[in-house]
Amino acid sequence: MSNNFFDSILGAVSSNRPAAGSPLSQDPPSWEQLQKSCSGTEFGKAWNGWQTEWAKGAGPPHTDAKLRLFGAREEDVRLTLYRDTAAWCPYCKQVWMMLEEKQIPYRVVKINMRSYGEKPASFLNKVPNGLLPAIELDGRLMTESLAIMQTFEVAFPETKPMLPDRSSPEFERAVNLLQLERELFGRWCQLVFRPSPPNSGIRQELDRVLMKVDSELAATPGPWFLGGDGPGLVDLTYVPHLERMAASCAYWKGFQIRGNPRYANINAWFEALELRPSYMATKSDFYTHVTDIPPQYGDGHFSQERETTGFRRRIEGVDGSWHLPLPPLSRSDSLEPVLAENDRGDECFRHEAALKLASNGAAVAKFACRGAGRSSGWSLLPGRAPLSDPKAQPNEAFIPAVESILRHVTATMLDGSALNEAASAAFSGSKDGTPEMVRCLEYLRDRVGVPRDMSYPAALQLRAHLNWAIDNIKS
Ligand SMILES: N[C@@H](CCC(=O)N[C@@H](CS)C(=O)NCC(=O)O)C(=O)O
Repeated sequence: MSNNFFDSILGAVSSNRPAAGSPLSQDPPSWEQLQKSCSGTEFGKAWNGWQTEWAKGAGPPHTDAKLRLFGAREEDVRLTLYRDTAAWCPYCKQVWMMLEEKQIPYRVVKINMRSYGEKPASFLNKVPNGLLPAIELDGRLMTESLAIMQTFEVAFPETKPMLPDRSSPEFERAVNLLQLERELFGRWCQLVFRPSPPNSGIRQELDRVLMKVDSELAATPGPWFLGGDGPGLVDLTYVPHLERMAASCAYWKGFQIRGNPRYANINAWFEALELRPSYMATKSDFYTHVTDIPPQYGDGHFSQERETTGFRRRIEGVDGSWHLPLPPLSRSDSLEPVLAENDRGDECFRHEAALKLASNGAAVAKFACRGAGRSSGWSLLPGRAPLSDPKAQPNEAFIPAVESILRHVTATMLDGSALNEAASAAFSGSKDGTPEMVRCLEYLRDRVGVPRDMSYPAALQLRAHLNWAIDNIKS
């Protein structure tokens, strides 16, 4: 690590000299060098292997995988799934997980949600109201997630059934459980997205329905609503909203679902889901949820408890939880626990974040410079996502300096030296340009979306290393 590294690039900005010609005697490695180093890590080798597999329609499920063959030939694929680019849309998630669980061959076309930017005319010509998900099956277009999932049961009879036979008593139970999901959804919306006076009983109503859901889960052997050895259509219907409920109730209401022993069966169900690659590929984190939920569902209403529990501050990372050293991922008091089976270790997650940053470094630096540039006001309007501002203008004067810092951050994530005293030492001297640089790094930190950009533990590493850089240039 270089001494005075951050000062030297800040000096280059303040004197308006391009960083390329500036006295950066100890430049961090170039993006090309960093990409090479990233490819040489254990994660990098696995990642390169997956990319080769994804191009062939194989490999594990992932937001980047656009062709899924499950052993079929490409020319025999009957289905195209239109799902959102941010991998956040709850209804897309149900359909996506079902395709993975049933191993139905499909292609993916990614379309923006409106809150992230304009939709292409080619999609609006097919689906004039723009709603996602949509599918094309044997050339026929369909929308509405539940109808799509029921169609899969009929159109692919050779795949694993996910709904009980219509003539069985389990079918009636499935229908009742789907109705219970609608009741749960309604109670959640009432609690989080509508103003309610204290002691209105709405929270108790949500708790009552959650307890009912919990007891339904207890009624069958194993973790799933209808028994069996994997999630069925009923489970998939509950997945996106229970995941969003856990994040939003903690954030806006200080009301804990995940990790709360009162909902032991719901928590066991989450844990069983987290052992399924189809779920982990689609799973978001609490921060991404609370920034993505308002454009779709409306603004959440804060209650007093959210301050006393500190959940809001924890989810926004302002209580120190996005700072190094990061606490162990699988600690039992975590609001967002990571199963030991999914904990690949800090080094692996640092390397994932480094690889994702290095693979698109120059573009990411330009994106970060929107923090010192001009906002278009896009995300201030209702129905727009703060994780996006497709029309924001970067302040290009800061690109070389931001790029240098990001290369430095990448190198630090690769070698894990951020907690090494020598690496952080001696950031003193001229601080001209610091506020703008800080804004650029904060902008990037606050726009990392899970799972679109990387996994949750990797996003934590990137956010914490960006904070490390911010603290150094401020100190
Ligand atoms: N009932 C529909 C709802 C679909 C829906 O509301 N999709 C939202 C995304 S979560 C959407 O496409 N909104 C327009 C947009 O954000 O672009 C279904 O189950 O498929």
